[in-house]
Amino acid sequence: MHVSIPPNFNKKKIPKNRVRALVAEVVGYYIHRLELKQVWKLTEGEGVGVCVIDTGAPTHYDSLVHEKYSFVPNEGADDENDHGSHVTGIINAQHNIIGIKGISPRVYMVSKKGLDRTGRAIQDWIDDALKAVLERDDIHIVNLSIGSAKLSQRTKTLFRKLYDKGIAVFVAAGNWGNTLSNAYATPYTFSVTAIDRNNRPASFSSVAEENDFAAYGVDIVSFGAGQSEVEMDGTSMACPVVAACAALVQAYAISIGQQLSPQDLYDLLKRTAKDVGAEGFESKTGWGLVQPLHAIRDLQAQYTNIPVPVEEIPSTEQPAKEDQKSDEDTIWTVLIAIVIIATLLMIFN
Ligand SMILES: [Ca+2]
Ligand SMILES: [Ca+2]
Repeated sequence: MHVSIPPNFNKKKIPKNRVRALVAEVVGYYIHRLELKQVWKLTEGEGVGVCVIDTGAPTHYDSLVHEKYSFVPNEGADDENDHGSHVTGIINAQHNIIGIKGISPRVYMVSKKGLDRTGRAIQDWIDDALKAVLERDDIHIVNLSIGSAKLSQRTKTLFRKLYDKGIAVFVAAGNWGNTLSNAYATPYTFSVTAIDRNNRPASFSSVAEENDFAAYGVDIVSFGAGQSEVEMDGTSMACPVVAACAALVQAYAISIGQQLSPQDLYDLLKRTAKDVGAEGFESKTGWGLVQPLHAIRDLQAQYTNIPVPVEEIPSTEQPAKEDQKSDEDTIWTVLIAIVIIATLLMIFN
């Protein structure tokens, strides 16, 4: 049985502007839309293990991968495709002044290569990676931005075992629109669909009754292979957005002694999702857009004495004045630092 990264994903451009990457981080619009700056005051994902099973680990200077392993014969653990780097960077690109800004930068990142450099796999490689996750106690979240028209009973059983063990598996819904759904969307995995920056369902996102959640999957900038950055569209990108948001919610839950089972995590994300597309649950976008801040506020209301109001996410994108300002501040800080260093060098020479 053959598996691949969901086909038809759109790789748009590779910004070559190194100067921008050196003096300011790319902050994706979804960082603002998901209110992540408020979430990061509470957690950046520490204490949660995330495993990405994809085309391999990024080697980008802004990435942090704690462990990497290849299940693909005759290929090392590093990514040569772009896809695995992109997915991993969305989750935990580091918070600094370079590269991009990840959603959950402090998770423990485990990269397992299960797809080869062309983005294809045989099911055994994916199953081996899933079995390796099953043997561990420190992985809470698995990201599978991969797809197949069929799924073996053996893989379904592995999903059931992971779920029973407390490991939440997020899968991309697929990029086949109305024509085909991803067999990886099962009762024991959480299937993620894509919306654009204005919360409109992406036309390419696969329609299926098994779909659970939606997240931003259009115009997403992250790492490519090596030291490049790439902009991509696809449910492959929406999937790590949700997986990383789930990691933040789980990290907060663990920090207050309330680790969530996959079912509890699902119920919480569902209860606090923002309805998008047609009213209520629908097979195009599931229960809607995940809202990690709302999920964390829900936990606070249940388990702590911290009453905090929550602002609505606007239905269309607002200009992020505050963040443009902070980017400008960063540039000025770097420029001032360069001037000071140059002056000191002149003095001491
Ligand atoms: Ca960064
Ligand atoms: Ca809806």
